[in-house]
Amino acid sequence: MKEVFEKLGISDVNSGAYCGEWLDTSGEIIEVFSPIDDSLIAKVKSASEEDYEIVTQKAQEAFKIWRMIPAPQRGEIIRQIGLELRKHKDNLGNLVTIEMGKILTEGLGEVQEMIDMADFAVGLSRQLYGLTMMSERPSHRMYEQWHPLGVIGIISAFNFPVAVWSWNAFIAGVCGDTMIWKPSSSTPLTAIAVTKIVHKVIEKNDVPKAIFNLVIGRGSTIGERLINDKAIQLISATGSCNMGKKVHQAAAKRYGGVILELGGNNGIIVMEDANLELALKAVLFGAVGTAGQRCTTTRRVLIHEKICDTFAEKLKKAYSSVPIGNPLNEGILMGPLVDKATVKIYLNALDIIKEQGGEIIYGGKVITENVLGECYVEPTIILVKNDMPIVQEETFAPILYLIKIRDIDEAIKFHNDVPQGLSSAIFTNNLQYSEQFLSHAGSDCGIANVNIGTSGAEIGGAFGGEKETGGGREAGSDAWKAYMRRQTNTINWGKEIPLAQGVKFDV
Ligand code: UN1
Repeated sequence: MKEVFEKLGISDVNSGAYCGEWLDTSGEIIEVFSPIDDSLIAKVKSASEEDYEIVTQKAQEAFKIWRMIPAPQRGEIIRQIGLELRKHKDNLGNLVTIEMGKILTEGLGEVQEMIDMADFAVGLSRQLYGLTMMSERPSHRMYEQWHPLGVIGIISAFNFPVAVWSWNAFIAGVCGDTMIWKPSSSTPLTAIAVTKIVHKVIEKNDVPKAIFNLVIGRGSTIGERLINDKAIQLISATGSCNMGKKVHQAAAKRYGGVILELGGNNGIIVMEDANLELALKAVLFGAVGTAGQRCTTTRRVLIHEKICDTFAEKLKKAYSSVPIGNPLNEGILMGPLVDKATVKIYLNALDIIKEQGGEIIYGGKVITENVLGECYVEPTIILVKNDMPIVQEETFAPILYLIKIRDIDEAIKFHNDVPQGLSSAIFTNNLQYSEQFLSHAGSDCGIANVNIGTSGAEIGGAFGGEKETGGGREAGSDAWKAYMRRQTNTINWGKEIPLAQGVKFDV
């Protein structure tokens, strides 16, 4: 661990604010613990309100220069960041695992996701296209162009402490925005390490220093300041539905933009004809991977009543062979939850489930033997009825609900019968089932898959969901448009000035 920290420039006590340089911050001290063994691994001196003001001012100044640098040159900076990330992939992946607890292959995968995002953004930097429209007036040209937006705020969650930042930062970067990142206060070290990597690139180039800025602090202090700040044109926030609602309300009060990527309650429908081996693998990774702490985690399996018992048996067997333990060790597939508070949330949810009549068929306990700390729990499978209120909620832990369905209509009805709308999937070889699931009357989620699970999306698609998931889209496709402002331009190169819609106004 020492070597990883040294290579990434993490000290015992770290500054929690960066704006081209690290500030001598004066906010409260945040202690960072590893969920692997509950040990204190470092401290961060968080950003005070004054530190925040300095960062914002620098970001605003930098924006004035950055926006005028041609987009492909901005892309070149992101290209260099992508190269630096490749060099640090191993150490950064390890740090993600140490700080957050996901298994090492997922920690490394997360850094790979950043690298992929960098490559995507570099290409995008030459493709920020606007349309040309046919004007109804003679000798007129009409088109639209995209301008940089300003300073944007990026609020990221503990579960993807670095990749989700890159979805936003690399796109916003090529779009000409400068930004302020507020990471989760559970995972500030990975944010500091990433910012140090970025700093190396910025230092080597003739660009403003305060493009990729950082403020670390509690949501209730720095977070509040950020979401209420008129200087911030757009807030992109990842986290719980409750947090998102606060961000949305604060931004609305000041006419600020938002991209919200909030909770999921993701379901997989398994029809009677499905390839059960495929479905099993997808459910296992979706429900147990990242210890159930992805926003795309599979939380509900809507299973055809004819195959429910067979599938439940297979699933129990698969769950019992999942190696749980130190996520840094090879072969381990499930590490700890992020902290002790989350263990309480897990236990509390199980009490409620039992009260409501759910039947735990696997797991349900905190693991105390052969583990290094107190954050390890058993992945849990529960038979529930769709009308139990707990089914409506996202519990950020490895708890999976099995719900019986009679046919495709009931499957889709139950599937859509939750407030969240992020990711969804169906397992079937029946064309009619899969097309119905993908139709206007099918899944109401932002992501809908066939014979692929709910989690582990590629960066090329736009990522996000509907309903209480917040409606935002990040990462690939044309998600970049949210990070720019659109301008419609009409140019008259003729000798008359005709009005549109045939209106006459001559004196
Ligand atoms: C999240 O949990 O906030 O699709 C993001 C996935 C990952 C991203 C998850 N690529 O599971």
